[in-house]
Formats: sequence, C-alpha cells, structure tokens
Amino acid sequence: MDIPRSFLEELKNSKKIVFFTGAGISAESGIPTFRGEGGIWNKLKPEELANFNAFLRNPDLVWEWYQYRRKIINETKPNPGHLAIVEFENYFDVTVVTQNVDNLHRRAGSKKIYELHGNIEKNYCINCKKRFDDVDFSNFEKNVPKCDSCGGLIRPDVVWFGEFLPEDQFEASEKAARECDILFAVGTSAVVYPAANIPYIAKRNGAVLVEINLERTDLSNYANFSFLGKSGEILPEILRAFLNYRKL
Ligand code: BV8
Ligand code: ZN
Repeated sequence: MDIPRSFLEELKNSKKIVFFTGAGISAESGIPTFRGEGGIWNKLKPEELANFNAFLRNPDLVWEWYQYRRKIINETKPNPGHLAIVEFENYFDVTVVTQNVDNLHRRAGSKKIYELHGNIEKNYCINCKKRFDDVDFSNFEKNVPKCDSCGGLIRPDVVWFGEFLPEDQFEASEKAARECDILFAVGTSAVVYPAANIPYIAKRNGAVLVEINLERTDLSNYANFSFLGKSGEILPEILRAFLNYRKL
C-alpha cells in the first residue's frame, strides 16, 4: 500500500491523535456492520429496533436482538486494527472516540475512550434507572428481564435513534477533536449525527483528516488523506511505516 511521504511527515509532526471509529473497525473481528453489504440494518431497519418506542411496543423482540448481538460480540476479540491503535499510544497522545457499543477498544487495551452511543454490556431499568451493568442475562435469551426493585423493563445502555448522546462523552469528544493534530476516521459511514460532526470539528480546527474505509463516504471530499482498504491491515501498515520513517 502506498503511504505518501507527506502523510508520514504530518504524522511525525503530530502529538495529539483522535481515532474516530465506527462499525467497520470491528468488521474483521466478525461483528456485522450496520450499512455495508451484510450489514444488520439491511435485514432489520433501525426504526424497528434501535429506538425507544420500538422497545416499548415489542420489548422481547428488541431485547432478543441485543442478546443476539451480545452473543456475537462475546465470541469475538479485538483485531489488528484495534491493537494498532493501542500501539499508537506509545508514540502519541491518543484519544479513541467510538460510535461502537461492542467494547472492543477497551478489551484491546486503549486507555482513553469515549463511547458516544453507549455500551452493549451495560443495562438499566427504564423505570427506576437501577443499573444492571455486566450482569449475566444469558438465561434471558428471548424475554426482556424485569427490574428486581420495581418490576420495570431492563434495557441496554445504548443510545437509540431520537435519544441524546451522553453529554460528558460527547463534550469530551468535541474537545479532543478541537485540540487534535490529526483525526483518523476509521470504518464509519459518517451518516449518524451528531457523532458524525466529530471529524468535521477536527478539520475546522486545523487538524489533518485521514479516512480509512473500504469505500468512499461523505467524509472523503474533506479528508486530507484517504486509505481505501481494511482497517485491520491499514492501521498496522501505517504504524510500521511511521516507525521506519521517524528513524530517517
Ligand atoms: C439524536 C447504538 C437528538 C445502538 C446507534 C429523524 C428522527 C430522529 C432522529 C433523526 C432523524 N433524522 C436524523 C436524525 C438524527 C439521527 C441520525 O443521525 N439518523 C441518521 C441515520 C440519518 N441521530 C439520532 O437519532 C441520534 N440522536 O439525534 O438526538 C434528538 C433528540 C430527540 C429528537 C430528535 C433528535 C442518536 C444516534 C445513535 C443511534 N444509535 N447505535 C445500537 O448499536 O444498537 S447508530 C449505529 O450507527 C451505530 O452506533 C453505529 O456506530 C452508527 C454509525 O454507523 P457506523 O459505525 O458508521 O457503521 P456503518 O455500518 O454505517 O458503516 C460501516 C463503515 O465501515 C462503512 O462505511 C464500511 O464501508 C466500512 N467498513 C466495513 N468494513 C471495514 C470498513 N472500513 C474499514 N475496514 C473494514 N474492514
Ligand atoms: Zn426498576
């Protein structure tokens, strides 16, 4: 893969890096994306599942979908793309801003992570808000569990369509985007807002914008550099090229 010298020079002069990641970075771990071919939304529509009213209308169906995804996630592990991002921490001040709810960046060992859309391992009661994080609900495959304090429905702690993002995570992500020297947008179709604002905020504040994706997206016209291909191959390749370049 051709890595431009001008890109390596920018990287060498950078201190703060943001990795803004989407479902594509977890694809090589075996977790289906939302919108690419084989994407889960192709079969199921967000409005049917990832929103609060759908949950109220059919809690068992929505709960079952999350149990199905949790099962897939539990059988996967971080891939070389996640691991390369951890490696970058040895040479840069790295912040991970992820739209993913799969917890793979944390399992890979990333230190500074902001989760804009929540975390599928966490749950809470919609009535009394009691937390049920990292509770094993494996015996609730098809039926939504009820809160043991008030009997309310328990939901996954993820951000559904029409719901606000966790303010602390979003504000910290905006700040990291404003202050970074370079932002890598990795494996995201950049169509879901307000998360998709993050790369534009970085660019507007003078950061170099780098896109890593299998295909072009809305971001491609704004990116200073675009690498087309698999993030699990490209990120380790960029790290290797950087380590060689900095020795020159
Ligand atoms: C909000 C969590 C304020 C749950 C997700 C109408 C009504 C209501 C709202 C809206 C509306 N119209 C617009 C909106 C705003 C809406 C929105 O943006 N909709 C879009 C679809 C138009 N946003 C919201 O509703 C947000 N909240 O606006 O609140 C508000 C409040 C009240 C009333 C109104 C507004 C909340 C959005 C969060 C939704 N939750 N997920 C769950 O996961 O179950 S969204 C879902 O999409 C995931 O979080 C995912 O992370 C996110 C983004 O998708 P991507 O990560 O980019 O993944 P995708 O599959 O799309 O793309 C993968 C990419 O990877 C592809 O480009 C592919 O080429 C690439 N790829 C694949 N393999 C690889 C690869 N790249 C590299 N290597 C590979 N190997
Ligand atoms: Zn409760």
